[in-house]
Amino acid sequence: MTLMEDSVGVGDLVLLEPLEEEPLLKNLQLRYENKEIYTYIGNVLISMNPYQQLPIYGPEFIAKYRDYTFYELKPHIYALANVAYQSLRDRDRDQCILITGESGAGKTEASKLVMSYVAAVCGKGEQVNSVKEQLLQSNPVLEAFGNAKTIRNNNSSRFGKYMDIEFDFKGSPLGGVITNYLLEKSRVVKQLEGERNFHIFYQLLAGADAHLLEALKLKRDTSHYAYLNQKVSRVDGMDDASNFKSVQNAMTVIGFSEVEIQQVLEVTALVLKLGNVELADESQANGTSASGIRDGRGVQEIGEMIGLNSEELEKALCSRTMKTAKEEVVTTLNFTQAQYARDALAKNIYSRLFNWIVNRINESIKVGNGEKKKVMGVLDIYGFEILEDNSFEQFVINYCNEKLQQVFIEMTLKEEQEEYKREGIPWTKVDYFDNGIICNLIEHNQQGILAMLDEECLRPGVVSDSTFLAKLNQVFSKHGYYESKVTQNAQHQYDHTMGLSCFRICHYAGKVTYNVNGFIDKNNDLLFRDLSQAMWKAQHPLLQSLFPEGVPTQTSLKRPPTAGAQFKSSVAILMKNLYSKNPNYIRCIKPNEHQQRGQFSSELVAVQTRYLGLLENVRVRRAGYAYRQRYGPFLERYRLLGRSTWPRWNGGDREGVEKVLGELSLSSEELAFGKTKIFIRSPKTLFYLEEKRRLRLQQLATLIQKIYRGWR
Ligand code: AOV
Ligand code: MG
Repeated sequence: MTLMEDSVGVGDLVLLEPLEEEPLLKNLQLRYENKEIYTYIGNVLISMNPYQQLPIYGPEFIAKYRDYTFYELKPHIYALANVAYQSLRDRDRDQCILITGESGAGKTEASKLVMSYVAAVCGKGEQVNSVKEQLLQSNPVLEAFGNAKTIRNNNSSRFGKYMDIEFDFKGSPLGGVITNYLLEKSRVVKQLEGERNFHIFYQLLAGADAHLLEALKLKRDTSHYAYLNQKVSRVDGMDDASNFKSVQNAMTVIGFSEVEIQQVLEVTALVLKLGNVELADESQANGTSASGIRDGRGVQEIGEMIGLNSEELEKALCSRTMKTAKEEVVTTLNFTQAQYARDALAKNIYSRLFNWIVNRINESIKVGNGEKKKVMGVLDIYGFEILEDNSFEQFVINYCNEKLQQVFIEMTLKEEQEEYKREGIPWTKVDYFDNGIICNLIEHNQQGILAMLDEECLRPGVVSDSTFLAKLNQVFSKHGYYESKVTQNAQHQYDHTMGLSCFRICHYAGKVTYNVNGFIDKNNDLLFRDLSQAMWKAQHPLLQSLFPEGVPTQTSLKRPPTAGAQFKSSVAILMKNLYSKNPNYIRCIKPNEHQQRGQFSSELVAVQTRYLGLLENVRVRRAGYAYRQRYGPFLERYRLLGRSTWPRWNGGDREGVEKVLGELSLSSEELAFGKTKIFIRSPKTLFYLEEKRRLRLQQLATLIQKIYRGWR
């Protein structure tokens, strides 16, 4: 079976004629409708979400793909994983798999397919198998705590994940390291209509046996919990109860002790219970505002579970201690502030728990420093998001996607350029949109949105989201990729839909309007000291360890870096890491907005192919030469077309290729002989070769039949 013979449409867009948007879309559609969800652009893999289980995965397919080279079989994610793994193992090049695409496009599924392929082909033995199991089992745990149903995706990643899988010199896995990026913790206390909280809450309630439920003092019904969206408690096709068992099992495989698992679940339950702590407005008639707990039983129960005096918890929730040089002043929080404090505590507990889980997994899978390792990094982040109301979370998510697009632009072009250089072949440049300017708008050290947000957060005096916005409007009034109600100038059409508290960024993937409400707060990410101290005082080892800053003796009041600054620096580290590796791209595309199988919305796909720059990608790939192949495999495929190379050829590969192509009298314009590869300029030439080969194979088959009949 070969790529050309069996694929519907063209399996590699480099072969597309004419190279325009419409035929490109038609080709993707034709393939999608024939359940061919994978298509190449050279070595880049396009993956369309099928929204159904296709019979193209599993051991049989893995076995097939590991034995063939990239272009010999139909395009497949296994082929990409195979190339990456083999080049890591045999050519000692660290690899990274970069998976991009918008929310629901199939990134997380793709990352799991890559991991399972690599796990299946990389080494054997008891020790190795146990490492593989641990690596694979990290997925269900992280998904339970870090994924949630959103409007766009029933299993949406609400955190970014980068996983380095480390191998020894033979290519057997040793272990790995997971890095996580900013969990969308606002979801813990509030979800949009039609969305859910993180899966684990529902899994726990549905899947815990009666004994565990009793021990955690939880009620099975989700309707008891204020933090769980009452309108959607179940997701079609998702079995929370059985997933809970898988998560428990996965944690055990990874190496969590029973006590640790229990403690993790206790902290999870604690978050649910905090949401049920009802606060009361206890403001006095004389105007002093105050708050209190409406019903003491909830706080009592929490106190018992985490080993904390309930009065202490109540005090921490409803008042705030201010330290001055001379004295401590305790002020009561008003109703709104107390609610804010409770929610802030819940969000903090949950996101710290999530970080703790990632660290705990890393402890189990980490590899000793002494060993020399080869590394394959797999990046699966939250996809680009445009919601009706976009906040700090979307801003950060989209910034991360913007950076990845930048990696794609630089690395595909750079790689292409370098290949020509390496092979000694001249080439022409292709125009493309460089989103560096948008990255800069966000991340510039002084004049970037994140820096200005930090400045506003640290500035003494009255700061608010609106002073922040005013500053942005002033600084970026002329910026081509920034818009707001006040900066709208001749370039930007006046837009009545944008609120006064909004700014808009023209991202590479589309315009997104952000509402600044909450930016300062979310960036500050401060927790009242009373709360962290209370958590630290709790006689619960895990909870206590999550709040190290609560130690009362700790005097340093040094401000931790803001959420934005932390994110920016972790993205910078990630970029550096990615640039040091050989990239393999998976560009995921979402075929429709309804999570439906078989539906192909041309408009939706068109938007994605445009911003993913697929046409440019193909153009770059074809600018010089559409097709290139190492001399050896090329000769193997086409030598049956040459008189002197068939049936036997004893010379070198390059000479053989020169002979075959020479005998076919192809124009020299069409060909370039690099140091290790043959380059072919237009796809037509490749079609021609393929057609010739097909006819020749037919001819040979007839010949063989004749001989065979003659024998009988
Ligand atoms: P995402 O990771 O790109 O979104 P997922 O990988 O979670 O998207 O895919 C969404 C859903 O599409 C999955 O839960 C599957 O039901 C289905 N799906 C995706 N790929 C495949 C496949 N190859 N085969 C079968 N079904 C698939 V987000 O994390 O929201 O950015 O934030
Ligand atoms: Mg995902």
